[in-house]
Amino acid sequence: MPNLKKEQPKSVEIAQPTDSFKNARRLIHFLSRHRKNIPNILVMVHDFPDPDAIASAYTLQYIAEKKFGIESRIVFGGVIGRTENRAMVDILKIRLHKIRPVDFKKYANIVLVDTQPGFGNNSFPQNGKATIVIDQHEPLSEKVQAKLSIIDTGCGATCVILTQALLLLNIEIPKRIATALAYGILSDTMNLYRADRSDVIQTYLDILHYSDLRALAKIQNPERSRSFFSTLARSIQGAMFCRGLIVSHLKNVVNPDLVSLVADFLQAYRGIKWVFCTGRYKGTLYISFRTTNLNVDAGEILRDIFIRRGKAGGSGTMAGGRFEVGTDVSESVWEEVEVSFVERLRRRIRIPARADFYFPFRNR
Ligand SMILES: [Mn+2]
Repeated sequence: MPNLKKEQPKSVEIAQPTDSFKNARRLIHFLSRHRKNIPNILVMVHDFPDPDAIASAYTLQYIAEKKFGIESRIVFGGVIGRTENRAMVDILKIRLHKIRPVDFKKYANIVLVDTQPGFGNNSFPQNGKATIVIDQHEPLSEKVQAKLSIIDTGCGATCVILTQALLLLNIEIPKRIATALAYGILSDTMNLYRADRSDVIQTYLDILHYSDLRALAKIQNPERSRSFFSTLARSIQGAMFCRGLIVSHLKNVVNPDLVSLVADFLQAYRGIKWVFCTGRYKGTLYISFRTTNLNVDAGEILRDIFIRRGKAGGSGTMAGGRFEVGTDVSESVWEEVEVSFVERLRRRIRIPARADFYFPFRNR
């Protein structure tokens, strides 16, 4: 008899965590133990919240209220940029609020999701004290300042932890919550491409079962505004190419998320190795950097070309940063900043100064 076991095709190695629901259990345990002293929570996401952050906050809000009787308010500091994200919030009726100073008085307990105290991408007060931090990003220091900190850098998306908590609780799973979670997982893992743990994929499949597939498709293919198309046209017309590097300066943008969207879009250009996009928004230059080179760390490279290193972050093939230029500066100052970033990047990735940029998408 042939040995069937041997003949089975070797599949991609997928890590199996020892107890994948451990973090979800820690969260549930904490909430049930402290519910008496926690009347309400302020759930804070990043200033330009992405689907993972929104889904995490939305689910935490549901769990806290439904299971533990804890009322909450979801807040953020910036704008909801991407059309998909706005569609998500509209279609699933998620209530997100701009943060107000009074919130810090009204809510003694702050929960950060998909971000951490000290990260540059949120409006958490500098010497504030967080009650809970739930995140997937590498912490700045070993000890995250919070009564409960749940950091899992291998979970693919922060909302995987919240999905697992929801699945554990045996409470009703509303379609709108499940849909938000399915979309949050998909968008943070590049359609599961970056989900390299079996429990992450299983968690996605479990929650997909409860979600509204039509709503999910609608969120993924939203109607887009004129400004979206004109920004896209501008980014393609202005894109400069040189030895595998594509650079596009969008100048003024209606929201900073357009910068990363364009960077993702240009990355599909055949033969590309590096993408560098910038956009100006309220006195700050927003930067998105991508690479197709799996052997380098995009965050490391972007941090190297920043003067103040703390303003840039990322890992793997994607990175982003922001650089304050000022609200009342001339066009030439903006251009100088943009040019100097590209020059430093060229040196860093060793593209010789004599190699010239050209405009690959302009009619010749
Ligand atoms: Mn995330």
